[in-house]
Amino acid sequence: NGLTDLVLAGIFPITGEGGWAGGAGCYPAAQMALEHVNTQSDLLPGYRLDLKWNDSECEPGKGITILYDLLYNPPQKIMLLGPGCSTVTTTIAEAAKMWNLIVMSYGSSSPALSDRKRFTTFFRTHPSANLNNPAYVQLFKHYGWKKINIIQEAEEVFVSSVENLESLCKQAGIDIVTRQSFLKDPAEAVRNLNRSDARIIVGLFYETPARKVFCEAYKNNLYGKRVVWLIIGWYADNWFQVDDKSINCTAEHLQTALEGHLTAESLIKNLNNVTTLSGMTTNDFFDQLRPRLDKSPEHTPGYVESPLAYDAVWAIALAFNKSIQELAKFGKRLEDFTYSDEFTARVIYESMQNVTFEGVSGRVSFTSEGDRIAPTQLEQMQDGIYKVLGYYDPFKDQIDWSTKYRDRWIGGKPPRHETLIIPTL
Ligand code: ABU
Repeated sequence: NGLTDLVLAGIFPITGEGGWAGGAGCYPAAQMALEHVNTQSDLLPGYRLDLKWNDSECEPGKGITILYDLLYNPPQKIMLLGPGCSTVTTTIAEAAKMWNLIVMSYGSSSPALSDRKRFTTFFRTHPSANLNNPAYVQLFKHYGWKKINIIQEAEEVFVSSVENLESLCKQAGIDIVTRQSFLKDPAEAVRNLNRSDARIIVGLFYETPARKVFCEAYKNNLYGKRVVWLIIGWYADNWFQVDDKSINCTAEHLQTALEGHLTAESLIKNLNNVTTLSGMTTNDFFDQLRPRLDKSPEHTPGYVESPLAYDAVWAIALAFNKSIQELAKFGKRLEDFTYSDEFTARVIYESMQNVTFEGVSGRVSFTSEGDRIAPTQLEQMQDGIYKVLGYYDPFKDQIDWSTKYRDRWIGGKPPRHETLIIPTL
């Protein structure tokens, strides 16, 4: 076809036991973006954007192995698309500078990744989890919750987020009463929360551990009218109905324990339904993506994040477009990049830093740390269905409450934080 291939190395978590298997939604979106980018005759004229990829299984060790395979087997890769899981990304993005490789992740939420000294060539379309913390604090203030308890999986992605939440709580005069963490089995951590009579509980963990946590919450009776859980909102909508042999609770048990819980996640779709750079609205995007999925959206991890994968490919195409022009000024060509070519890597980096466009995930542009800014969506589970209660606006530092759905509580009113019992004399 006379076109020169610009090949990306791709890492997607397709399986991901214990982590996030978001490649199920994100890979088809990235593939669709490649097709769309390649039909734009004026974006990369004379070139074709291509992707060679593999499954990281959301495991750092597996991630490094497939990265080596991708990098050391021809064709030459120009940039890395992914990884999706923060646990894999922290390992790979730290090493990427050794190959002068610019990294664009569509699925990593870890606040630790905002460290430019450690992750020198890293960009992401996925907002940092720290963006959700001011939203949590506004929720605490709204409900008058001044004593908070935390349970977290012992992974840097969650630990770094909790550190930021703690400091925001301190500034707001909110006490963190208990902080429990677990590696694989949350049973003891949940029992400890129960012993401390925890009422307002923030939970940070991946989806599989989440089923374990709520199975334990069910068994320990740590739910109902006196308890509220606040957890991550980016799991697939039916995550608690997955047939999970690692727990001895039914989906009904989990749903019982989950009734009324709140979730927070960055808003990663263009709400205004504007026509984006691709010519599609966000609704058009989802309409085109759905037939490409193996399962229904509710059962597809990464469906929520799929606009981020789609926009990540467009961001790369725009950065390449700019890089080709810049390199031409020095008599260089993008397709001649090798892993020892610091100059071309710097040109791609600068081009990416300046990328800005209207994407299906919202306005795409990157801070000097390679991050995005996005509002936070707040939802509540009501009868097993997530209802959007409102959006936290980071610029106004306030929650814009929905007029469609209202919060609903088992006892008719929100739980209270634990009260200090003064013994009678
Ligand atoms: N929204 C998916 C985030 C996954 C991760 O940070 O590992």
